[in-house]
Amino acid sequence: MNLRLERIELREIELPLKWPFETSFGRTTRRRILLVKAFDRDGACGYGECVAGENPFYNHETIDTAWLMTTQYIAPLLAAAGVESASQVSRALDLIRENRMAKAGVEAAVWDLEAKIAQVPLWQHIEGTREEITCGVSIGIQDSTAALLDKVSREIESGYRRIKIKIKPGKDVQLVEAVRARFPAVTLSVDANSAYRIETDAPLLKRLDDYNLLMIEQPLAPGDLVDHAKLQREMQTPICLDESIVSLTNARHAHELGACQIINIKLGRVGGYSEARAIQAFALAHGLPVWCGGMIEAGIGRAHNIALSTLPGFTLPGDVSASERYWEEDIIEPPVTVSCKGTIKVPTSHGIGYEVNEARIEALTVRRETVRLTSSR
Ligand code: OSB
Ligand code: MG
Repeated sequence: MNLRLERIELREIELPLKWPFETSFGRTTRRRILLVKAFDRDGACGYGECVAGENPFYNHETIDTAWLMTTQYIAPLLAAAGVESASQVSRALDLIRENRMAKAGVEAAVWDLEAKIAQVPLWQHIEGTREEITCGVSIGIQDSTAALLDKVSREIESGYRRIKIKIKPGKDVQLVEAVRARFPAVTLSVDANSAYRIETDAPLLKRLDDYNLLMIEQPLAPGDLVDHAKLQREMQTPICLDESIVSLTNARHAHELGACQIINIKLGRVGGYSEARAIQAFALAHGLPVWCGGMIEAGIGRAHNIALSTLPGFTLPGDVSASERYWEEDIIEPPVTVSCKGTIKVPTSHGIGYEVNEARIEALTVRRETVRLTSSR
């Protein structure tokens, strides 16, 4: 593939959530989303969505740091490297430490562009093997147990294959107990988003072993692989790592230490498709199931998550759910829909496989910037 990148266009859109989404680190009511559009010299284009949040609470990045990184460092490095294929983007950006969500947003746009030029669906272009993916939902912290039970009940009725509930200190074992009592057979997991500390919370976390959970996701701090390993030795429930896994190297470290039995892969968190594919290949070779996490994406990010979920190691239902769970109206057409069996049919048209609603994006845009990628060569 001989790509000739010409420019990238950045836009910030503001999209109100239908309902607030609350995790252990805070409550979101509207998303500020950075969209990236990559153009080649013939005018073809591809789309990416940067998943950095409004605040540096999930990780260190925010939409504002990602914007700055993209315009000041990522675009100039891409231009200087004279990148000729999507698979070269990640290495071209190696000089920039961290800032993986910013890199992934741009890399995703280049992958979509490349698939569109090659006239193949993106999921085939990345060597995905699945025509349908299985879906779970992530349910935020609710104001009451009754409200939580109500949400869980509706998601099960919709057909979702796995329910994950967010927990935090003071809102954990009793919630799990209530959900399990009402839905004894549901495939259930919990996500703590790093809210616990092994020194004080190990006894409480071990009580979760009584509820037949599929996994506990990221109980401890992102850097605490050693403590996760210690906790895993004391718990039956498989630990799944999210925040902790930002590269193939620390996926390997986590596995060697016994810090997790499952990995949640997010394109943004690991810096894009190249690293995500390397992690899924490693996990597959070492018997670790993986699944695709979500970051409350709008349609472009959701479409990329669907493509990623078609790779071989993605054997557990992911957090890739219908557009209508979060948005009154998505920015793609058709919106992402989930069948009554809790599956998404992978789209068959070229690139991400969904039409992007440019008019809606224009109406939602609060900031824009174009960076040329040709000047320095
Ligand atoms: O930990 O998976 C997480 C949302 C924002 C930040 C972190 C997480 C989440 C979710 C949402 O759980 C999953 C989704 O997009 O549906
Ligand atoms: Mg998580």
